[in-house]
Amino acid sequence: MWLRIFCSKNPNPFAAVKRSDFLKTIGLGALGSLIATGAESASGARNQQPVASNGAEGASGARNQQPVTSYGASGARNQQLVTSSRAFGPMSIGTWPFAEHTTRAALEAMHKGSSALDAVELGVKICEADPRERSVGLGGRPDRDGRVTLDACIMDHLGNIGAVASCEQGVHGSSLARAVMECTPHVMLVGDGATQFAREQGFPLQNLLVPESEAEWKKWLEKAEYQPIPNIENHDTIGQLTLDAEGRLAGCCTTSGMAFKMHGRVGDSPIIGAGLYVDGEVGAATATGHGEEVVRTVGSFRVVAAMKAGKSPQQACEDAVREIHQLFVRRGKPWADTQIGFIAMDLKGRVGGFALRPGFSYAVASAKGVEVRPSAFLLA
Ligand code: SD4
Repeated sequence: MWLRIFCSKNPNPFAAVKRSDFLKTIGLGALGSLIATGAESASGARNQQPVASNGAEGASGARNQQPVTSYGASGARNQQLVTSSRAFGPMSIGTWPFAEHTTRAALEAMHKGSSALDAVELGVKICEADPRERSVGLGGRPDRDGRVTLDACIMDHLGNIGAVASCEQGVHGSSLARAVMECTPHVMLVGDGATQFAREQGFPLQNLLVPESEAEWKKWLEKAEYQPIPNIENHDTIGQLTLDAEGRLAGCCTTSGMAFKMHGRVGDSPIIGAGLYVDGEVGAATATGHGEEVVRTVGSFRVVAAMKAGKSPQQACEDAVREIHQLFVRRGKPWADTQIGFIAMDLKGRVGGFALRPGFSYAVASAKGVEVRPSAFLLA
C-alpha cells in the first residue's frame, strides 16, 4: 500500500502497447501526447530526414529569446524554441538516429514546461514502444533462449537513481526504473523481482517478442554462434540526456541488451556509472555498444568525471573511448567485433559524441533545431 501512495508522485501511467496500433498510427506529436497522457497505443513516424542544424547549440552561449521558424534540409518545418535566459536548456541529445524523434519530443515537452526528468522518460518511451526498434522495449531481440529481457536506468540532477535489469514483459523499462527510484527504498530490481514489481505497480505485462525478432532468433539458432556485429546486433540502445530550462539535467538508458546474449546477462545500460551518469553540477553522459567494455571502465562516470576536471564533453567522450581501447590492447583482446559510443552534455549545453568504430550517430535537439550527427571515431 505504501508503494502506491508514494508512487502517486509519478504521473506517468503505464499503458500497454499494441503492435497493430503502433503501426497504424502516424505522427510523432501524436505519440508524444499519447505517451504523456497514458493513452493506450503508440505511434511515431520514423525514417524522416534529419533536419539540418543552423549552427552550434548551447555551446555558443547564444540566447534565442524569440521563436524563429526555419526549414531544414528535408524541407521539414523546424521551429526554433525559445529558451530561458537563466539556463542553457532546454536541450536533449540521444544515441542513434531514432533519437531525432525522441529528443524532439523531449524538447517540445520541456518547452511546454516539463522537467528534464519527465521529458527524458517521455522521449525514450517512444523508442521503447516502437516494435521496429530491435534493441529497445517492444520488438527487442531476445536472448539465446528466445526471451526478451530489458535493462534500463534513470537518473536526475540530484543523484536520484532507479534501475531494472533482466526484466521481462514490461514495455517501458524507463518508467519501471523511475518507479524503482520513486517508489522503493532501493535503486535496482532484477529478473522476477522486477517483473513482480511491475505487476504490483500496475504496469501491463505483455509478450515483447515480435514475429520479426522471433524469426531472427530462429535463424540465429541454426548456428547459435554469438558473434556481435558492430552497429547491427549491438545497435539501438537508447541513451538520452536532457537539460531543462531551469538548468536541471536528467538521463535515461534503456535497452533489450545484446542480441542472443546468455539468459540473465546484464550489460552496462542499467548500471549507473556505466551506461548512464548525471552530475547536476557538471553534466551527463550515456553509452551504447558493447556493454561489457563499458562496465569494465565505468564509462559514463568516467566521461562526467573528465568534464568535472575541465574537459569539454567532446574531449571527455574521446578520452573514455581511448581508455577503453587501451584496455583492449593491454589485455591483448581483439576489438574488431566491438562498437562503443558515448554522448555527453554539460550544463552550458555543450555536447559531445565519440565512438570506437565508424557507424555511430546521435541526435541533438536544441534551440537551433534537431540534427542527427555522425559521430567521430577512433578506429576505421
Ligand atoms: C548492452 N550496451 O546491453 C548495450 C547494448 C547497446 O546499442 O548499447 N546496444 O551491452
